[in-house]
Amino acid sequence: NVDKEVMEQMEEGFKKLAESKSKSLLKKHLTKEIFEKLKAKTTPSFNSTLLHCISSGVCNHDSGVGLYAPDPEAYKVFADLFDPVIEEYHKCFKKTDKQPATAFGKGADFENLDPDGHFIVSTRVRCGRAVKGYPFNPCLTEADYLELESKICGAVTSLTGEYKGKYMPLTGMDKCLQEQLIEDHYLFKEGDRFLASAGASRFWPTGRGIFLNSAKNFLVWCNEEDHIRIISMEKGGDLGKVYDRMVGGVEALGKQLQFNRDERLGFLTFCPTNLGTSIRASVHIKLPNLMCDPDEMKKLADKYRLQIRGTSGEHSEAKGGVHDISNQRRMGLTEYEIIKEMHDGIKGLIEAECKAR
Ligand code: ADP
Ligand code: CIR
Repeated sequence: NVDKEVMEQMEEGFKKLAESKSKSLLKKHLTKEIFEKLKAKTTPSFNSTLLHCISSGVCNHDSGVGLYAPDPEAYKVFADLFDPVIEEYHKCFKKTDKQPATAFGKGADFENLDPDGHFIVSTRVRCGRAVKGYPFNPCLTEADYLELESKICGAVTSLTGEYKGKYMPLTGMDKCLQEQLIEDHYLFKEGDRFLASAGASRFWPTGRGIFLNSAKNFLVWCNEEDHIRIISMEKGGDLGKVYDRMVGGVEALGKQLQFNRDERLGFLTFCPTNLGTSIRASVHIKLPNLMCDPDEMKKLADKYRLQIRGTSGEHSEAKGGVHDISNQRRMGLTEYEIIKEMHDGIKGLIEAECKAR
């Protein structure tokens, strides 16, 4: 049952969003009809409401998407809203479509995207995982955060070989070290308003932390947006090598933790943009000629199904002409095919940059 106060907040938020100029996928797909159909529903295990799902987009009209799943069941209970958003974000993943089985393939198939080092500063590949048996951020208790952290910390600190490293909890972390790790692109930022209003910052910094291997090219984020983010990154454009390192880490962790994967949606994540493979493969890249015309650049990126972000990640500015360009969709293709889509797109952009000289 949805209580009166929540219902009033929901009605108010919906009205304001509907009247706004927001370009979010939430605004586009939360029609009056869908709102009325879903507003009294709750998820069976956690009692999550439609308000949990839409609060980020309702508070932040500048959201690109604006929708989050408070718990795994929300994708089914509120499917009338999630499905069209998923379909549009992931470029036509229809409600009758099914995420293919995991297939990582071999990174060695991909050549270095920038062997002479003219364009690419660094390459990063990440994926997200949810641990079976737990909801997402808005429904986690303080005890859940600590329990999850202890499980994840146990798994990462038992990694061996090139993955061997150290777990650093955010609680008690030296401020200078935290800022340096953020600036160096290792650690997630603090105070993201999109996440905060989605209910993802409760009990912060409890249960949050980062694992870093000794070579500083393999990382695991604990309890930020997702329970787990597994990341491989290094300078230069050797996508295959970076990808293979991430895959090795995911497989090693999968032997110790049970990941939550849905038959249709693939790996379950808090944000619907990360479902499916949950992979975002990005380069920090300089394309000065193409970037002279941002509208043309955006069109070209769309053609290759690539997304452009700023240098410090989503919702940030591009510093020194360096942009973060990655695959936009994460669903409907295997892991290998997602990497190939990004690889081919970046290759296309570099060719276009050379022609524009
Ligand atoms: P994600 O959704 O992958 O977590 P964000 O956009 O929040 O991504 O970025 C997380 C961090 O990763 C930021 O500090 C960002 O600058 C960094 N990052 C992303 N791609 C690269 C890259 N290719 N090289 C170096 N750092 C990167
Ligand atoms: C937004 O809607 O802008 C944030 N909630 C982030 C959405 C995820 N970003 C993306 O495009 N992959």
